[in-house]
Amino acid sequence: MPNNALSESFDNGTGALGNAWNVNTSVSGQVTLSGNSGLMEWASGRDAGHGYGTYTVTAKLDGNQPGPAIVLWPGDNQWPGQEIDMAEITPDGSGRQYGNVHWNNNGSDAYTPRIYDGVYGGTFHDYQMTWEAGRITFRVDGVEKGVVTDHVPTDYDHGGMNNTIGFLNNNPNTSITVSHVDFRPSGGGSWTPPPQTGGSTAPSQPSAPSAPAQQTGPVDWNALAAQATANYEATGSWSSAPAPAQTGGSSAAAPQPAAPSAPSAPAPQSGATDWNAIAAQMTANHEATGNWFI
Ligand SMILES: [Ca+2]
Repeated sequence: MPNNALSESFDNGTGALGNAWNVNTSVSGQVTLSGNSGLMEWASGRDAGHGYGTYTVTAKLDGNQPGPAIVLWPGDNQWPGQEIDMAEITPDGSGRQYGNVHWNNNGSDAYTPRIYDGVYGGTFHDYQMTWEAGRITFRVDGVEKGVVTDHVPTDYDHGGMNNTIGFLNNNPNTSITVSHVDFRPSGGGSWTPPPQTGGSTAPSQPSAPSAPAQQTGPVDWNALAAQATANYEATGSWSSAPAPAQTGGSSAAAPQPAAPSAPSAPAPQSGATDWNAIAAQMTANHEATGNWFI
């Protein structure tokens, strides 16, 4: 599909984000993910989702533990891969948030985090990520919070792969509420911040029609579970994440957030994957190493 603009206000359930699991849509104009839950566009292939451009998500993360995440998932649904996280919570208990760029390093997950100094949960923020050739810029409430120039993926229109927009929560002590999602492809004009809604209904952006949700893709959550399981069977360990890459000038003070997203997606109809066991393993991993990964 082309690199379509998207504006989703969640006035009608999960809207353009078709792959939903355990999402609370009881309040018009927003969605809330708590416990184990996921919501994303269908990752049906390398051209799924979106490419170069500016992504803006108005969301409130609650809690001070890893759990909630704004995740741009690889369009081909293969992980490790070119996952770009627009907001997550650090594992050090500080409640700080960060953005993260993942890539496949010879079959292992690798990533470059950027801490969002001064950004905390409990209130709505405008999280923004601009993806362009060789450069990813993270902003929160219009303020630049970090730039990544190493291992920046190439989008589908330029010979690479797109990413799908998604949200996850995998912790009973955290949640994420999203009130607006906006994507403007590169060259589509300047971006204007959406009004701060605090969760109330925001007026729709005057943009191109939303891309229709695709129903033809693989079952994403099951694929994630299968990958985690395969990794475990191959290595005898749930922990395949290497030490965080320190390339690109990561702050020495940065914590070492692990690959937080892959294991968190529950399988709505999987009979083979025991998500509770995976969650327990993640918790054990965290207690043993201080890192959340699988
Ligand atoms: Ca809304």
